[in-house]
Amino acid sequence: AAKESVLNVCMDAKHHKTQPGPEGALHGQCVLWKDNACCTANTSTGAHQDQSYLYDFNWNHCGAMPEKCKQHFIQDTCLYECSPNLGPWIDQADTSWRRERILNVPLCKEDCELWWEDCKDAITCKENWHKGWNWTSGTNRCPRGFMCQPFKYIFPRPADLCEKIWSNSYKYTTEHRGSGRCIQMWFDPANGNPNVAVAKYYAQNGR
Ligand code: FOL
Repeated sequence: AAKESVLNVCMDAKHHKTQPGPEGALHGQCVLWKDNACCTANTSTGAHQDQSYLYDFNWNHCGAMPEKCKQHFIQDTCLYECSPNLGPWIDQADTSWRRERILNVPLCKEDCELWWEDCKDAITCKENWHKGWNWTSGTNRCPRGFMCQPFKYIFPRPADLCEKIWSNSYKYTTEHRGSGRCIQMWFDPANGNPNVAVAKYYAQNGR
């Protein structure tokens, strides 16, 4: 039972609670985490909004993002804001908007590949969505010289999308959902949260 300190914790970031706990009314796709969450109900609502107060971030910076693609970005936001099982991958960030971040979370192959498949024809102008936007209008716009192009040109392979978009928050893996060796963005809460066991495994065996 080594490194129990990284189990059931919230990162010290912009909207996270200090401790995980039950939340009665998480919104929409974030409901999977209601038994134990690092997000509040308000944050879970923000996760579903096109340009929410969370980061003032606009998913539609190159035109409307298709719904089937947006679902994955909502799910990514829910996992990022709500999961209490990312402790083994918490790292210092020390930027203006968060003290801690996640680094190299092993994402299940299916979660990454379905995200890429549903977004390959969506349009963006940047590979790293954390940095380098033009914020003069109050929301992120494409900086000068960055052309709007389909995801499949900016991110040729699924791993490029999952790893690069949020500065290596995720690591692409060939591990499958249900293996206990990778983190799932999507799961059926009827069977409990599969990421609990994954965090436990990596806390003991190293990331
Ligand atoms: N999802 C995952 N999986 N990992 C994350 O780290 C993550 N982060 C966000 C949303 N979902 C995530 C937060 N997104 C800026 C841009 C995006 C953002 C938060 C903040 C932003 O203000 N960028 C500025 C630089 C700010 C700075 O680094 O000081 C910019 O230059 O565009």
